Amino acid sequence: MTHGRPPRTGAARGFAVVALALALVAATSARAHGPEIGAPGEPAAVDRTVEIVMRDTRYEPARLTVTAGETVRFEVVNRGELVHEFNIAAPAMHAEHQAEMQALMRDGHLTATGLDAHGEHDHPNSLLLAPGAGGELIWTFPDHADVELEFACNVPGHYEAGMVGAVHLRGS
Ligand SMILES: [Cu+2]
Repeated sequence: MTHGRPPRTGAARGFAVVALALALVAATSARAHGPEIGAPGEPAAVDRTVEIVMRDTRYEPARLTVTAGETVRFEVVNRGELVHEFNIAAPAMHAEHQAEMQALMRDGHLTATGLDAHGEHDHPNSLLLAPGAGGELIWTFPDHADVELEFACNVPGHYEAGMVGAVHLRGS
């Protein structure tokens, strides 16, 4: 009885390896959908300024390349006739935010051209701009490149109309 393993040890070890692999998958997807999309940046830390023009219903430029860890000052202007948003997030977060925006519109706080004083839209990763308005957003991107990010407008119908652009995160 001092040598030879019970027959189930190998299977148990295999199960442990699978469990570890699943834990890693869970950690990776939590990162993609969790807070690791970056964070609001400090003005003193800005590496670069990028101008974004919003039109009905697209962005210029339509995609961005950013170095991991970079702090970017986005100067955003709405040249369209509709209200638009510039929001940096993972795709699943945009989907959630679209539901919030739909509720604002259903309650009458958000219209095609603006947000009223009672409509709450306070998100550090987003600018919501009326026609003709401009704004600034400073964002520090994650220090790794393994997250999928998009900049998008979650005003109802706009994302579906193509108002979304990919953020290509380059390893630093
Ligand atoms: Cu829009």
